[in-house]
Amino acid sequence: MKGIFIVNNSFFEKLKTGLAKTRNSLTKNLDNLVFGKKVLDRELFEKLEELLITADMGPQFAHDLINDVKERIGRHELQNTAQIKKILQERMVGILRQMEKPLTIPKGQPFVIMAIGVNGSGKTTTIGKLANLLGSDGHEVMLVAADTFRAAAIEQLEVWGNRVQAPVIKQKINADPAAVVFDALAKVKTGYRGVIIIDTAGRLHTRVNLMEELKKIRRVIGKDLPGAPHEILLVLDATTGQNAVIQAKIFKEEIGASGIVLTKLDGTAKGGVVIRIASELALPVRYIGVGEGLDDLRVFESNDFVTALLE
Ligand SMILES: Nc1nc2c(ncn2[C@@H]2O[C@H](COP(=O)(O)OP(=O)(O)O)[C@@H](O)[C@H]2O)c(=O)[nH]1
Ligand SMILES: [Mg+2]
Repeated sequence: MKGIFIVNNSFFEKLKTGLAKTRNSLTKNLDNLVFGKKVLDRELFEKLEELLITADMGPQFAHDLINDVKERIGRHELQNTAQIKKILQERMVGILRQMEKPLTIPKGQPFVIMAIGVNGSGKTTTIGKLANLLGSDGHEVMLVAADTFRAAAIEQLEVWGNRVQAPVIKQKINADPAAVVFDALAKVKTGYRGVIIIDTAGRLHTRVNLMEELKKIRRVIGKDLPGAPHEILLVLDATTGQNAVIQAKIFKEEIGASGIVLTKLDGTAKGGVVIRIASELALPVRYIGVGEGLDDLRVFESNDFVTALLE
């Protein structure tokens, strides 16, 4: 038992380190606000709203939270400003708990994951880290270089493949990505029963081209292996704040997505964007990225996340 606690603790510490920027900005502002001010008045509400919007939690969340605070004051449940932090925590957990639906991957049968998202959002890196995570969970993993738009993209995936000792299916630059995917699925026909993670392009000559290419890949997978892809992971860069939300909506509408990975939470003070994504997109957050290292991908857990942000 002791060992488990130690592991969990270091796991949590890493999450906290990763979320340090958001936590520092959020708690510092919040503490300034609630301890500097003793009166629950209009000015306090305005500042609180501003703070939540700055953290990219979105106008809806800010509005609902403030209404909640006002109602509690009306019911004489709130005596001092310090209690606001507790309410914030409860509401964050309330929203994020709904997004906590970890990906469950069965063993002994093929499971296809297609990663999508704009260029630079962290797809290839996430795939490498995910392969490591799944590998340590006893899954067999194969990577597929279906971003054939840039030679560097194929090489980058190969580097990760070497690091995590996963085979990489590839063709030459500018090859038809659907053909690369077809090659990977041929392995299923010859008995492969592990996880197949498909890397895709995030930029082509036009957005229409990109969406058409992704739809084609998706179609080819489904035709070849009915029921697949089992997961379409939308990879979003948290540092882009509300832009990530806009991108997510486009990808969700055009391609469909079954889960989100939010990357670069270590590099931003806008980690609150998870709240916004959760309330506006209704998609589970499967994993979060808190660094560029091999084990900097975490299964998203609402309680840990909120604790790491506020304490
Ligand atoms: N700090 C940090 N950097 C990340 C994270 N995920 C990806 N990156 C970096 O973001 C950059 C773009 O990532 P990449 O995987 O190439 O994005 P892609 O174009 O979507 O495949 C690279 O420099 C990655 O190392 C993360 O969680 N934290
Ligand atoms: Mg890439």
